[in-house]
Amino acid sequence: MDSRRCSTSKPTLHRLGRTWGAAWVAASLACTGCGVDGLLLTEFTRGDNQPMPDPAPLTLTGVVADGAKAEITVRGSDGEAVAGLTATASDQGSFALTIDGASGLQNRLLQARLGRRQWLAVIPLLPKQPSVLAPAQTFRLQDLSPGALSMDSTTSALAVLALAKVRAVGLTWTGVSSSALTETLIGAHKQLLAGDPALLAFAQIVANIHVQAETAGSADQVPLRLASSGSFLNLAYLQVNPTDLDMDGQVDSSTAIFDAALAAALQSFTFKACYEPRRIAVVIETKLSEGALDGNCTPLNPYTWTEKAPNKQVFVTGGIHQDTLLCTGAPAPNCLTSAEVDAANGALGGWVPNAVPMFDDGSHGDGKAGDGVWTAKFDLPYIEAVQGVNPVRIAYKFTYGLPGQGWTDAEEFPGNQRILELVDVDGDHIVTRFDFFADETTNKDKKNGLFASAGGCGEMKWPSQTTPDCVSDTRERKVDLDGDCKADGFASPGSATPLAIACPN
Ligand SMILES: [Ca+2]
Ligand SMILES: [Ca+2]
Ligand SMILES: [Ca+2]
Ligand SMILES: [Ca+2]
Repeated sequence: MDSRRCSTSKPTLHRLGRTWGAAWVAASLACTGCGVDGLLLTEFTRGDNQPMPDPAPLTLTGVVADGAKAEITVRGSDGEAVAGLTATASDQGSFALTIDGASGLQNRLLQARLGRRQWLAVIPLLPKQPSVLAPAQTFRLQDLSPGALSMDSTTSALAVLALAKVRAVGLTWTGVSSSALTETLIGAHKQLLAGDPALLAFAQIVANIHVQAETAGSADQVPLRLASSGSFLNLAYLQVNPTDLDMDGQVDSSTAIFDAALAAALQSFTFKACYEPRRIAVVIETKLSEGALDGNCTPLNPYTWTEKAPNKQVFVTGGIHQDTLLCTGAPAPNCLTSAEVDAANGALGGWVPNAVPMFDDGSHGDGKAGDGVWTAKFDLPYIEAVQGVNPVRIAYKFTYGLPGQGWTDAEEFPGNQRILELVDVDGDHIVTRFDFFADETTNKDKKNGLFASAGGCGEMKWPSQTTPDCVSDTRERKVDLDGDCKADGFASPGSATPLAIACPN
């Protein structure tokens, strides 16, 4: 075979742009004697030698009002800039930002900055390229971000309102769907245009800050603060850039006026999201950690039943618990069909050990790479627990082993299982359950080690079946985040998002 004629080297996508797909297929077909199927297989699937081609880039265009030469960056809700995504606005304030077609943008903030003057706009979603063959595409900011005909003090106010609203309803920015974010922005913008006094008052304060911001001077302090806690107005900024927030003639040195106006404005619009009525996102997390404290506040050895080894990893397996009501006739709201049970058992691993991997690399819903917290996320059937109706119940167990290994030297404890009711206790539309690996004092159904003084009864029963003396630790619950044996807050669902759907009109 003529290796040159049949070369599988590919031209770069950027060079050939939208003609690449056709050019490559034509070149492949012209390569006689190689076998087209084999070639395409080699090219598209053999990751070791020939990586998949990059999809064509995406371009985001927009205008910054009075923002000649403004510096454009893309940021997360924590304010951190997304590397590589920068542009400089023209003398007319227009900009074009090139974005990786493989990732697009989701739940991001666009920031423009000139000296200390700052503009923000929310980008709920700039969809990634559907395939490596899709042509390059351009999106206008105004088509992606409600109210963002140009980036101005109004889009900045809307961005802060959206960030604050997500925080106020107890969700995280990365945990909300982009459609919910879009709906929320549309709602807030509509109310603003309708002249809602609280929204107008807040937007006015943001406008006041904007016009008083120095367009020259130190660039490291901008007024609006992107962070998961604290004021959205940067106190340090007020110190370097004296500002009269409410235009009463007095310079304001605290964030109080801004914070109060924001809190009032949040009452004027709702967080718009609807969720799958019959399914729910479930995040199961476990920390494999020597010296962690169990439910009795006693140091826990995760390696009691399984030996530590450098190449082992954490898995989960389980299925629908037999205490879940199954539909015997027609499907009904209070029972699961056999198809739903089969699908859920398949997703959960069906009690095959070391087959469903958990992740500690920041992917697949895992919140943070390498922190010892292993995460698996599922999309499971959901039954709303109302009077007389029980929720879906699952059972599961963690293993620590090699892929495909059996139970021996892998399961966190022999015999028994962990049980969980799929109930969203904290209202974020995700069921999140966190337990330390091999902690036998939590939701283990039999031979539970929780001390009687802590409500342990040796057996773990569902809330509807337990007695007042025996705790039922079988739902999402607050966990001890700082190791003092007192529960502090609900475990983070990592990067998993609720199963949001477009709201019916
Ligand atoms: Ca003032
Ligand atoms: Ca992790
Ligand atoms: Ca929850
Ligand atoms: Ca604590």
